[in-house]
Amino acid sequence: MRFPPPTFLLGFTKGCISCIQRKYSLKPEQLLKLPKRYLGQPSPFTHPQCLKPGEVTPGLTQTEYALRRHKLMSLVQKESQTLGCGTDHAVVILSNPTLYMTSDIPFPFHQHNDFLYLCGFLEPDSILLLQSKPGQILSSHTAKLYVPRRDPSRELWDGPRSGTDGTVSLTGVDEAFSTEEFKHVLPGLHDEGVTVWYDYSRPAHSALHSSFLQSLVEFKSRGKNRIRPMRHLVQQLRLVKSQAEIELMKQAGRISSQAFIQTMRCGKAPVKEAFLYAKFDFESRARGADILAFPPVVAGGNRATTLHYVKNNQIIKCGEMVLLDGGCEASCYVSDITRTWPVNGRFTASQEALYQAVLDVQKSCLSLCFPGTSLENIYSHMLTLIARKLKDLMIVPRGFNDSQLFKAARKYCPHHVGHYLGMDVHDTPDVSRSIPLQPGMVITIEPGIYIPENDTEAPEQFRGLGIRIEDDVVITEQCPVILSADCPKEIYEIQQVLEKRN
Ligand SMILES: [Mn+2]
Repeated sequence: MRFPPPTFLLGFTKGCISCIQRKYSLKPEQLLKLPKRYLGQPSPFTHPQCLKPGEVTPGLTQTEYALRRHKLMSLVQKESQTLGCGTDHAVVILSNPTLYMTSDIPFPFHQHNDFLYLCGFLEPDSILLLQSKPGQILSSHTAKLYVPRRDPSRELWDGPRSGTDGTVSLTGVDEAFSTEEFKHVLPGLHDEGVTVWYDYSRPAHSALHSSFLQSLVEFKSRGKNRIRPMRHLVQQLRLVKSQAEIELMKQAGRISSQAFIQTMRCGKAPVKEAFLYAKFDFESRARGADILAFPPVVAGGNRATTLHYVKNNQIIKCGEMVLLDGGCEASCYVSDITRTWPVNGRFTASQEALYQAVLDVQKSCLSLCFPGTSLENIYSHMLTLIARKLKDLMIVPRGFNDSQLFKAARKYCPHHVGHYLGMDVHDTPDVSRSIPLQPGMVITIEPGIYIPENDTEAPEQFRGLGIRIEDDVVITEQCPVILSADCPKEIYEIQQVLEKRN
């Protein structure tokens, strides 16, 4: 049976023969009936408050996931033509395993994001297999999931599993089997004519790798048609967000921004860093976040000059500033925001001068966030501006030449201007920062100036100050969209928020 492409996909079908001629895998009007029971993850039946019919994870439909797989197979075809490795392809992607904190106490499970991106399945110990259909048009393929089998004795402890029937109806893949059954496809994958795409250098699941894939990797390495890595292809797709993804990122940005406001309001000096950490975590999760996206930096005073300070175990004194770099994960997408504010609500003259300098640099960098430029270009711009500010504030001698200024800018801001953002905080890390930005990419812009208290070269009034301001930005054809716009950063806004505190 043939399904016409849904009208909302027409944008994608333009110029792509395989999209127009697709015969299966995109079945929006053919939703299978969900089992009327709990699955291994929320379903539209058990969690109608989070998921609409047809959605696999909140905001993302079976069609969107199928389209991602389809695009991946198109990239596989394209790369295989360059490499000259035939038309028969199998893509293997492993889920994460459950990690244990101690003995048999598990950490909250987090899915591997490449696996999650391609199927939305949230159980551990699973495998996604995409196989091209030989002799068919370009990227025709089947999608199969190998998932933990239903097991009452394990489900008593860990909760319900989706099972094969629940997996197919929830995710919309073509077929599902139990994980053990993956062994039956292995002989076919050994075939010299089949190109296997699998990230063997850093397997996500070492037990699944050694039971099923290690021998395949070794076998293939002896033949002509070696196993091909595919992480870079998935990252290429993840780099540019769809409208549905951008909506989810807006939500993560909104939640984190509100959590920042509440955290700024709650602390009267002296206040424990741990207290602000707990408040930020609470306000994020109370507003719908699933988890914090990374251990936040909550650094009072001089500790803000330690870039990855995550101990968060000191007391912030009256008159000090606090730097909070935090963000939540909501419905699989994250935010990453930094704000620095005087914990008592009043900037001293030197705090204000340095803060305003960083803010000016940050806003100038934001004004460059248009298609065509690159993170690398914005970074150079940031260094030039920081150098100028260091000179203006007389943090470096007036007589410094350009190369001395450049060195000083690197010393006082040792990190990059930003990174890509998405399902991971440092999203698509293998993608170069030199490539031109294009609509749908999401980046952070986060200049900072850090002057350690023991830096005797800097004027005394600035020593012990570390300031960073970080926003999340969607690149569009028009104006960049600031996902963290609700989070105050102007001096008067911060003062207003802190005046209204409990
Ligand atoms: Mn960041």
